[in-house]
Amino acid sequence: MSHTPFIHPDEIRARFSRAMSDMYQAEVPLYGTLLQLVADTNKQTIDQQPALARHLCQTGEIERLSMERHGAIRVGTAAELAMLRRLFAVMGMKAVGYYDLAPAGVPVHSTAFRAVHEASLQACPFRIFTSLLRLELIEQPELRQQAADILAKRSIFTSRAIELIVQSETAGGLTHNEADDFITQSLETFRWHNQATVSAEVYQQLHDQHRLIADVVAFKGPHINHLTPRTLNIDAVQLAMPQHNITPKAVIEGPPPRHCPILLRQTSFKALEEKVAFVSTDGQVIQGHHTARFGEIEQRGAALTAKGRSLYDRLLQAAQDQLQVPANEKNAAQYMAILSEQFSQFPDNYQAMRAEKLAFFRYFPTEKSRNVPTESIQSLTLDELIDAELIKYEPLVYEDFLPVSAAGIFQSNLGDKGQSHFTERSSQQDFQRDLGIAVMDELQLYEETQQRSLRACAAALKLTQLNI
Ligand code: OOG
Ligand code: NI
Repeated sequence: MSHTPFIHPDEIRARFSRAMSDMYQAEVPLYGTLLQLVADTNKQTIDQQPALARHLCQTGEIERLSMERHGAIRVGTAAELAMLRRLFAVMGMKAVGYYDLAPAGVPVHSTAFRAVHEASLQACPFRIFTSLLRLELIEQPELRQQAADILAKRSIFTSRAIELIVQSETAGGLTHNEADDFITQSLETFRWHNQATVSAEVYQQLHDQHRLIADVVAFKGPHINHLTPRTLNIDAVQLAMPQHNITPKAVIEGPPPRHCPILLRQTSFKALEEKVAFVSTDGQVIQGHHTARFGEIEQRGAALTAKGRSLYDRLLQAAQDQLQVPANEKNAAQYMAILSEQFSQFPDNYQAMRAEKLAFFRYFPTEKSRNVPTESIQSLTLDELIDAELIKYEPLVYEDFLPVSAAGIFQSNLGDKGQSHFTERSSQQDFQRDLGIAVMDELQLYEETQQRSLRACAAALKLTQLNI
C-alpha cells in the first residue's frame, strides 16, 4: 500500500484555527478574556448538568468543544473571493449556504466555508463566515468607481501562499513542511494592519457611504473581524460579561433559551475603537481610528429540517412583529419574553421534534443491540427498534449561520448610522459566479449525515434493510 506523504486537510484546518486564535488573542486581548469566561462557564455547565455531559460524550462534541470557533472576514472583489475558496479548500473547507444581508441594510452577501462530513467536523469544526462587498449598492458612481479602483490594486495573498495553494491543487495535498509554511503564509491575509491604504479623506467618504465599505476598501486585506467560541450556556456568559469589563450587545440573537437548544444563539461585544494611520498621496500621515473588530459567542443546538426551519422563521418573525420596533437595550427583557411565548409553539423535546420531523438526528446502535438475535428484529421499523432500546438518537448540531442573526451581529457593530434598506434583488447566482462554484445546500448535508448514521445502525444490527 502506498503511503501518502500528505498531511490531512482536517489537520491543516485544526492547526490553522489554533494559529488564527493565537493571532487574534494577541491582536485583541479582550478575546482572550472572553475565551477564559466561556471555558469556565462550559466547565460549570458540564458539572451541573450530567444529562448534557452524557449527550456531549455520546456525540463526541465534548472533544471538539474547546477547539470550536468560527470567524468572519469581508472581501471586496470576485477574484479575492475565488482565491479564498481555493485557500480554504486546502484545509478541507467548502462553501456552504448563501446569506443575503442586503434586505437588512448590510451591503454584502455571504457564505460559510466549513468542513462538510461529520468525521471532519468532529476533527475540527472551524468555520469562516465570508462576505463579499456588493459595490453595486454604492449609490454615487464616482465613489463606486474609486472603491473598485482601490480594490483592483491590492493583493491580499502573499505570493508564497498562492504558490502553495497551486501546489496543493496539482499534487493533491501538502507535506508537513509545506502545510506549516501554508499556515504561516495564509495567516498573513487575515492579519490586522494599523495603517490604512487610503487618505483620511477617502476613508471618510467611504465611511459616510457605509462603515462596512470603509472596513473592506481602506485596508490592505480582510482582517479577521471576530472569532467566536462555543458556549454551553450563552445566557450565563451574557450575564457575566459586564463583570469582566465586556459590554455585550443588547439581546441574544436567534431562538429563546430552551431545554433542547435549536439552531444557533449568538451575542457579541461591541467593536473596539482602534488607532489607524491614514496616508495621503503626498505621503502625509494622519492618525485616526477605525471600529471593526469585536468578539462573539455562540451556543449551537439541533439542525432543523426545512419544516422545522420554516416554523422557526415564522415564530421569529411573529415575535419581531409583536415587538414592533427593533430589539434594543430598553426593550430587551420584553423581547425575550415575547420570543419565549412565541416559541412555546415549537416542541421542546427531542422525541416530539423527531416525530414531527422538525430536526435532523444521528442514530446509534445501543449496547443492548449487541446481544439481540438478528432474525428476531428483521421486520422491526426504526421506531420499533428505538422503542425496544436497540437504537438511540441524538440531534445533529447546526453547523451553519442564520441571516437574521448575522444581520443583527453586523448591525450591533456598525452603529445606528447607514441602516438604509437595499431593495436590490437577492443574487445568489452573481455570488456563485464570483465564487467560481455553486454553494452547497446545508439541508442536504444534514440529510446525508442522518442517512449515514442509519446505514451504520443497519450494519451493526445486521439488518438487510432499515424500515423507516
Ligand atoms: C459577520 C457577521 C455575522 C455571524 O456569526 O452570524 C456573523 C461580519 O461581521 O463580518 O459573524
Ligand atoms: Ni460571527
